[in-house]
Amino acid sequence: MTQALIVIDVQNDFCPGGALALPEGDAVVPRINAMMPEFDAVILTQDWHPAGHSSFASVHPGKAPMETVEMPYGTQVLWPDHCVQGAEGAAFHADLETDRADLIIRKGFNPRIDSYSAFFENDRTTPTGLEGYLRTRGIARVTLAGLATDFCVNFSAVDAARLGFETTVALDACRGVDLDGSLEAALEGMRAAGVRLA
Ligand code: VGL
Ligand code: ZN
Repeated sequence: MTQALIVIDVQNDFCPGGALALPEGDAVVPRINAMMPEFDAVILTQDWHPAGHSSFASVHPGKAPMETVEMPYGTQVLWPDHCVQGAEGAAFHADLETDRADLIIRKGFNPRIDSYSAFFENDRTTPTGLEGYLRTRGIARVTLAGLATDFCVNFSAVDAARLGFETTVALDACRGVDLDGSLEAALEGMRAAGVRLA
């Protein structure tokens, strides 16, 4: 069975020193590099927002990062400005072995909709194209790793399982935000969706 490693958002802004730094975010890099040779395909995702993206607290008067707003597609957490297209914060961590990637898929480029999942924007219906790529390459089994466990890894894994891919999350190669218990809720949600947590 053809297996892919999907590496979620291992970018400078999610690592220590970045705009939306996760504790030990950079600790995933050597683990992910070591996993790459075990897979038939390696796919990287990149959070890729235009300046002034609607998920940035800075564009919502009176709102602070980590507060929420109601968007047409549901509740949206507001973040510090991060992963702005072309900025150093949006670049992959320098030690990530990006040369091994068959595909780099960018998401979050629509100014009005955030995209946590590698498969669909946060309206849960607009596709990124990743599903078609995997299917046309005959990939039936996916393993996910990267940042952040409770947001982009979680949404991507639940969508992968929902689409019928045999889905594993390599938890020791992920790090989370853990906003108000979001990490525990994400683990529960992934288990319920049939995602294997390894
Ligand atoms: C992410 C918050 C905002 C992630 C991306 O990669 O998990 N989290 N944008
Ligand atoms: Zn983002």
